[in-house]
Amino acid sequence: MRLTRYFLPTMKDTPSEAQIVSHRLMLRAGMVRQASAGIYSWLPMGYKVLRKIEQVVREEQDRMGCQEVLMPTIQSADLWRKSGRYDAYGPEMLRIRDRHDRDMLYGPTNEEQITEIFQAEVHSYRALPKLMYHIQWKFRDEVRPRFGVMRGREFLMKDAYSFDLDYEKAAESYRKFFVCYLRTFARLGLKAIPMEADTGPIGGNLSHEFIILADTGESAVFCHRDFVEADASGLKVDYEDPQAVKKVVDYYTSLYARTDEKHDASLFESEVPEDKRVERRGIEVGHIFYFGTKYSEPLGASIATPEGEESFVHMGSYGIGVSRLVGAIIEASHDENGIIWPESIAPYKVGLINLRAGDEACTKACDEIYAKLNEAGVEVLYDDRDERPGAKFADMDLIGLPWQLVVGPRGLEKGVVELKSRATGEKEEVSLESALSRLGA
Ligand code: 5CA
Repeated sequence: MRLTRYFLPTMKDTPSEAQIVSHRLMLRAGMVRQASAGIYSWLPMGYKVLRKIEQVVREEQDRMGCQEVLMPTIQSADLWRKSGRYDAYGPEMLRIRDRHDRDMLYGPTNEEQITEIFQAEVHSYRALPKLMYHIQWKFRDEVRPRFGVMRGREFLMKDAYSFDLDYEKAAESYRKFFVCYLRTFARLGLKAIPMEADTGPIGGNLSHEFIILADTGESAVFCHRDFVEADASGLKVDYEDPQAVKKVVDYYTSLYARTDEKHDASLFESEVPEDKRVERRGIEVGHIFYFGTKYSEPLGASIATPEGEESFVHMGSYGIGVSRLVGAIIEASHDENGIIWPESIAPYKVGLINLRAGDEACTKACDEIYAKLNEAGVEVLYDDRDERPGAKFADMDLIGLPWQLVVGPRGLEKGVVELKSRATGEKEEVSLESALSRLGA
């Protein structure tokens, strides 16, 4: 993509409405614009990142055997009356009436809907387990939407649901999601700490939040150092082997981890040796729940057991805040100059900077590099604007692409270009050929 054609409205100044760094950077880097309180439009750069995160989440769900569906955003109030949550959800739920005076709502989550789909079709334990997810916009009328996409009213969530015969089987499904989450967040370049959590309005009695570490995070995290040092990026587990999955979960749940509201200093001190105690800051990006028959009973989702009896299915639900992750990743990965995207979700891999757009040799070299990178399928954003070098460097650092390839008249005379890593700031003068091959072209 050429910057002269791209819609990338960057800003030099810090927008006054943004209180946290990710919100400031997302506005400054032209990723989103607010439509109304807690509701955002995603501009090309922001939407590209959102879709990449979504794709990593999707691939990891597929890998564990969870099947993608797509349920609607608008749901019927009657469905929620059956579970008792239509009244219980309170003012956070956006309620709508259609032209026939029927009560509808914009879904804040989908337990009722998926349970209804399941109960109409599945009647035997032989069909179990069933694992399904969708990636869909949600609406929660938060009292105080803030921090940009991190606490929006409209937000994109991956929500998955499991259906099993009994508690033992449901726990096996729960553990698969637990491991899947470790892998997902590691692929996104994040350190995620699973910690025991309250279940809130979702209900149930087994729940973990996944908190990613970021110095600017909302909550304090007290945990065993091994959490921080564990690297889940190479985690390979056979999801079909419940014992192997359980081993990973047992290891992570054996270590102490709490957020500030639940921090018990005495426990921390007795369970974690002094030299292993660490205090960090973090952001909740995922939440998993087991809630037994809380929805299957009122919605009549029962199946025939191997003994020929009728039994309500045991369920769990598993959320990841996909749009929140965009902000959370920036909180975890930025510096004073801007965003530093992990390669797995960077909007473009390379930013190509033409230092002198008016110079024939520079422009010719840049056009060639641009064509070669595109041909090789390497995603490149080409700054072909007629701007000062300083402004180009500042914008490139702000938008945080992993690699910058700088082409200037003096280098070209020597046959070299400059390759800069955004993460380390390291610059190298290399030949054109070697720059291209290093970038995968
Ligand atoms: N039904 C369950 C799991 S599928 C559920 O709704 N869980 S949740 O309430 O914990 O939300 C799941 C994830 O969505 C959270 O971990 C968080 O990352 C994200 N999320 C929740 N509320 C918001 C919000 N207002 N803005 C952005 N992301 C949010």
